[in-house]
Amino acid sequence: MISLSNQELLDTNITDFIIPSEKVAHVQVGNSLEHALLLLTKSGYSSIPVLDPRFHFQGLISSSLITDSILGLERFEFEQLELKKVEEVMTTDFPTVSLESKFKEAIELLVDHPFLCVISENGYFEGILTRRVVLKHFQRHMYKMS
Ligand code: 4BW
Ligand code: 4BW
Repeated sequence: MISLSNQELLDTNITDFIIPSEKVAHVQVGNSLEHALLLLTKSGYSSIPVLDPRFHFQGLISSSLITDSILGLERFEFEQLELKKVEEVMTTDFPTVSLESKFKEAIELLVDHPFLCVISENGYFEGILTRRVVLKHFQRHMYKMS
């Protein structure tokens, strides 16, 4: 059974837990795969958002999507890295949340996704909500309850 305080937690707005856009590593449409792979490697993140010049969310690009896209029959075709653009390879099959979303919705989505992109009403990229931040908040709540 869900206690009142757990229900409050589930009804909490996600806004205070968002990593803001200026702190999120990202690439822009038009960037080459080489640029994206460099950024992924240097940042250490396995997947990052793709934005347009007006900071609208377009999709996600990951190291594995990039290496898969340059895999030829017998070898990696590394020369493709500077020719292909991120928008040719990025995935758009990904749920997003809004500034009004609550923890309950976010937790359900974070079971299958390591992070969620937070998008405003006009499609502007606000930042991300990660599993780490949500789990840390749950951990704090658990200790308070015990
Ligand atoms: O550089 C890092 N710093 C810290 N503090 N933790 C890191 C770093 N890189 C990885 N981690 C840890 C985090 O716990 O490994 C987890 C998995 O990383 P990922 O997925 O596979 O690169 C991290 O878990 P998380 O903080 O819950 O983040 C989940 C996913 O969200 C990351 C990455 O794809 C994305 N992400 C997180 N912070 C980001 C970011 N993408 C771009 N910019 C950021 N600042
Ligand atoms: O093939 C996938 N299927 C599904 N359903 N989800 C996937 C798949 N690949 C990635 N994901 C999702 C999961 O949410 O991306 C997250 C990060 O994947 P990762 O790190 O960067 O490859 C996945 O998060 P997770 O399930 O909590 O797994 C965290 C990390 O644990 C993975 C990977 O390093 C390792 N891992 C998980 N299942 C594994 C595995 N390693 C080998 N074999 C497995 N079956």
